[in-house]
Amino acid sequence: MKVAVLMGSANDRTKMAAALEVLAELGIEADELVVSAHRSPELAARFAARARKAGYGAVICGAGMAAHLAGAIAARTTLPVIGVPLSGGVLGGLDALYATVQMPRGVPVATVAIDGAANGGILAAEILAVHDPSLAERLAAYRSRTAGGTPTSEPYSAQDQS
Ligand code: RP5
Repeated sequence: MKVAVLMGSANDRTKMAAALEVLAELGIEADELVVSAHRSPELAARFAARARKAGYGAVICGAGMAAHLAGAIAARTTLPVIGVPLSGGVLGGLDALYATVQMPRGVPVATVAIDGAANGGILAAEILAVHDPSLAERLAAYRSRTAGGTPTSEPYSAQDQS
């Protein structure tokens, strides 16, 4: 299965590149598409309606400001949609965070941190890995490789925790 990485503007490319990099490192096929919920709503609707048949297992949507791309896509597919709120507007990404994460009941968007495109890619891989043991192994190896700075032993002894 492949992953779609959508972004609301070509100007979002730099911030969304990390998602594509992670997916490439994990050996997951990904397609990139610039599509906007308000500038190209018909394209967004067409993409979402066909996404499952097109072979996608998850859709990552990055957008800034009044970021309704993830919600607009999620409204038209039951594939898991991951939202990446992007900074850039005068509100520093809080606008996009609220718009992305505050989906009303019934149409969820799994939202990562502001500018958290890498986590978006990892989360998409984890979703695909549910039914792909080989990808699950690659993810575990990726996690080990990227765990730099994580303590290798418990910070407290068993006694301290009593
Ligand atoms: C959103 O508006 C885009 O996702 C972008 O982050 C923001 C500004 O778009 P541009 O004016 O830079 O194209 O739709």
